[in-house]
Amino acid sequence: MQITRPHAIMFASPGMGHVIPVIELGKRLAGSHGFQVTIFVLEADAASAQSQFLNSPGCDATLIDVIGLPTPDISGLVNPSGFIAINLLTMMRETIPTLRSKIEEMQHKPTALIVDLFGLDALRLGGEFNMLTYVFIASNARFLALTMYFPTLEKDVEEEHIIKKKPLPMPGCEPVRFEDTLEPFLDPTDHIYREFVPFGLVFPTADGLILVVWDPDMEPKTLKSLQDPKLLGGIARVPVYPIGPLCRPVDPLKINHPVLDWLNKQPEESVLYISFGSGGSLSSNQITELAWGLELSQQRFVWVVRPPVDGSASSEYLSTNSGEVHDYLPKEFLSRTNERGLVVSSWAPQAEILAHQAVGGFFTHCGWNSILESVVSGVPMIAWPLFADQKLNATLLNEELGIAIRSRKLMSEEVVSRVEIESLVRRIMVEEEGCEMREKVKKLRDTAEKSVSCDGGSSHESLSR
Ligand code: BUP
Repeated sequence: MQITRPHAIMFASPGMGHVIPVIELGKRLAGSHGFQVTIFVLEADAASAQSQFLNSPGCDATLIDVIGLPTPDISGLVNPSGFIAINLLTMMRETIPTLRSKIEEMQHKPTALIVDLFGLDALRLGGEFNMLTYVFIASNARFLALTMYFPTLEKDVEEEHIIKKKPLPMPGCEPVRFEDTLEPFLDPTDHIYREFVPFGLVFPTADGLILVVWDPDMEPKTLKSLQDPKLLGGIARVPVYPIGPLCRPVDPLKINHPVLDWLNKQPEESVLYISFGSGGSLSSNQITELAWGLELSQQRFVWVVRPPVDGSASSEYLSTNSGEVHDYLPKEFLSRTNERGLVVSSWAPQAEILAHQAVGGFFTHCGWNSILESVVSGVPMIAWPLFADQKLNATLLNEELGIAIRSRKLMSEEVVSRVEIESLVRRIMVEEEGCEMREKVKKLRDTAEKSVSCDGGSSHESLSR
């Protein structure tokens, strides 16, 4: 009798923050658990970071099949300059008929369907093709707890939380301040609110939820509450599988890149890496203050600079219109910091940079993948959340894990001054507080390594289940 491997298909939203962890999960299912894995991704143009990543040796997708699906035209359905999450949801929804035909054509019928957060509508294919269904939430337990509990709070939100600004209580979990909640929950009149609130009701219709944290060292209290019938588990009974971290294995000494060449010449743990993600830009005033704060701190840095959101140049800017990075940095900043700093305006090999021994701090927008890359490299953070789930992630780092500092000003969307930035940088890079956080994050890194070990690690066991 021929024994066939179980076949899992995965449906990934476009964008690096989604594709990278889906590929890593697929590699783990294929490599350590003997699955045949087919990953469907929406095609991006050849020059995009996603296409370049999928074709790079670092992606190493030899064990899995990655199939590109045409990206549907959604221009008549959504406002292209609106919420990116609405665009992603719509693209994924419009792709379901194509996904259905691909499954019909498959010789080896899939036994499991794993969809990511924006592909929830595809869960219905599970019933049509007799597949088990899982939602892959490339995030943490706090995100899941809040999303599951929010529909029960919804009627009180306007009165209790928006007006009175009380923290949102969640059974068995730390309460979350309303201003730190998920961005889609902030405005009940917005389209994104109506799309996102039902997520918490859809999750329990799957056979399981996969999270990128590890038990018991990351979020034990929230994970327990999600499974306890007297706490959040009483709202919906659905198995939760913590399988994190999911990070690409990297070796900073094995790739050629000008940033890594520069880092090779810097002392151990002396460099602050600054990046706000591919979707994160600051205002021009904030870029100016950040540049001055870095200069005043006198610390070494690598800064991935994106053009400002407003694009307006203050009097401190150079007046060239070449679109070069120095157009939006203070005059002579580059020459004054030449000895200590490196500014990058393109895609940077972030995971390798964070894993480099010269890096001692990370100024981050708090995307979940970025956070995990920092944790597995033992690097403490300055949390600078901008949108989506980033503020919630920052609360976890700052208040529960104690591995990041955060400016309270960011909560009010005020410009953070150069003096405060100088202080944040010095706190993480030179002061005792930064040393203590570095110790903590290194301990967490060690638990992360153990959890994914094939020799009884909790995340390995969880994925086996
Ligand atoms: Br930017 C950037 N190099 O220059 P998150 C990002 N990345 O390797 P979110 C690079 O993209 P978004 C760069 O290492 C991480 O794996 C980074 O995922 C990599 O951010 C991924 O951190 C970004 O979860 O996406 O918010 O999902 O960066 O698009 O805002």
